[in-house]
Amino acid sequence: MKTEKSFAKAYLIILCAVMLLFCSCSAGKKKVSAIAVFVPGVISGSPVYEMLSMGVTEAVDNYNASQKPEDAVVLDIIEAGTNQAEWGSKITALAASGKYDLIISSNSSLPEIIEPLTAQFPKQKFIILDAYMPDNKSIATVRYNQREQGYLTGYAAGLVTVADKTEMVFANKDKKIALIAAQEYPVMNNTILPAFTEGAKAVDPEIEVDFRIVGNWYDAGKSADIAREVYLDGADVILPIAGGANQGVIVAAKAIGFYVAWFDDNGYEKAPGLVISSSVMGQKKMAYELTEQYLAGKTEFGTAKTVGVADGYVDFVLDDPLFVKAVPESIRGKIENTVRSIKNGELVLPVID
Ligand code: RBF
Repeated sequence: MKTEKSFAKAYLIILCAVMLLFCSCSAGKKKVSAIAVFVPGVISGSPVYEMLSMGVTEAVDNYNASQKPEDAVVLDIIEAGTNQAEWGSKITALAASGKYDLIISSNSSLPEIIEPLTAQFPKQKFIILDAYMPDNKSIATVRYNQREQGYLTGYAAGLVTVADKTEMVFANKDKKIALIAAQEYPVMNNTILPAFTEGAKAVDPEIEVDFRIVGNWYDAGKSADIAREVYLDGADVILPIAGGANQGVIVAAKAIGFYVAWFDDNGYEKAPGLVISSSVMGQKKMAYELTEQYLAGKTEFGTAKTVGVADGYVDFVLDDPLFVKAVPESIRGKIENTVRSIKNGELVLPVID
């Protein structure tokens, strides 16, 4: 009788242990069936969204290549369009559909929109790049150090605007550069514009920055008009951060002859000889890595990270032959030294919230 009881007890204990083991294994790596990329805008012409969709697509394709067909992850890329008033209802509909294990996106304004959804749809997970929100267990965010990115852009633009005509043929006498942004937003006003100015003033404190707004992320006609205006006001280097409207600044630069500083991805071939800088973010690499980590069940939700030059996610493209041809060694060398001093910690430029 006693042995029977202890047998039953032992059996129960083993059963529980096996169940526990099984549960903890499957909790570590839950089966993923579908991922949505939510694009707050349109992909075409927007470097940040082009890199996001490419990175996620490559990671999912790579994962699916090693899966049985029935275990393949479905990837849907959804463009929410340029009407920002619709983004909230569109991402709510995605979460409410329950179709996607993960919604992945990129935009500093999204965490605020998503935060209330995480209480309403607690199973829905979000990874948001180029954004910062700590302490929400449903959201993982990573942003780039855009003080470093803006500083390097301003430093290069500053060196070009003070250059002699013999070195940079379109440089004029005015110490003036410009930033044409699609709209004002906290990261623009508090980080990118101040850092662009800081970098330029590190070259020469007399350099002025003309800051203009297009009013949307698509009107290339309007951005071209603004570029002509700031050029006539004396700016000889213009940084566009306006998505599809960046193209207007490129067209104007080719037509009237001024320099362009490029942001986010490598832009030298947009106007060879006129694009004098490309301060890039490793958004494609980051999108790839975060998707890969998620598929491996390793995402740290509830975290907010900042990555920069020293981590390899913010950089200045120095080795493109078009850059080497457009900008003389006297200027390139100074930019290279500044990138190096950020990388090795001599020049410290933290993001100030
Ligand atoms: N960048 C783009 O390239 N295309 C866009 O359509 C776009 N829309 C944005 C909308 C909002 C509300 C905010 C805050 C930013 C947007 N950005 C867009 C800018 C992008 O997130 C990033 O700040 C810049 O590309 C500089 O790295």
